[in-house]
Amino acid sequence: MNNILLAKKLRKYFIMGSQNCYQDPVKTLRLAAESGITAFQFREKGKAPLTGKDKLELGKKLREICWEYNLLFIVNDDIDLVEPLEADGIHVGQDDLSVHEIRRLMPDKIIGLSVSNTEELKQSPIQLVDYLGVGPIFSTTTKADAKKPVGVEWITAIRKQYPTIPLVGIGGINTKNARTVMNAGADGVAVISAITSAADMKRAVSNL
Ligand code: TZP
Ligand code: MG
Repeated sequence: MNNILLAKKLRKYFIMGSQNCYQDPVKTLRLAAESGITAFQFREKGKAPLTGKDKLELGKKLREICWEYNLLFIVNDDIDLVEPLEADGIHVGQDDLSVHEIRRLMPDKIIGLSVSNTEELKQSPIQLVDYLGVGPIFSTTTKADAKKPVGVEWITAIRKQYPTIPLVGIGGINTKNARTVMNAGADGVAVISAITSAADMKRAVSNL
């Protein structure tokens, strides 16, 4: 997928695992899909994440919804699930399996990488990844070990250095501040709680 198309597909990027949901994750994703998200990342993390067969089974159900609604389907971290779930790609952080290794194993999959500061940007093989997750932009309570908020200026700085790579902002993004993230140069916003906690999900996704 070329950069322009990928950037478009990442415009409203919903991230979620069973731990983030107040109702059945399958129902949550279906409603988010109906509401207009463009991409989905399956992320089982934090308190009591599903593992093994349970994780695989949930992943398959979520994948079906992504296929039905033509959403990009990305798996967080777990390289062993990418092929079984026929995911479009994988998203990793700085301390996960190396991008070099993933690219060697999966030459054609989409690889997303989180970058939280200048050091991380410097040490990352940007030429091997398809998009960057940039943040946390604002403070967030969703991820217990989130790094220091970097502000929207960080997006502008990366955009200047890498004019064409697809960029999504993440961390504390909601309907009120999404516009500032886009105006800073992001191609999309990646959110958990702005969607899972929304009283009116249709309205929330539409306003992101
Ligand atoms: N990575 C950096 S911040 C974050 C992740 C997964 C959590 C984002 O959750 P929210 O609820 O959108 O702030
Ligand atoms: Mg990770």
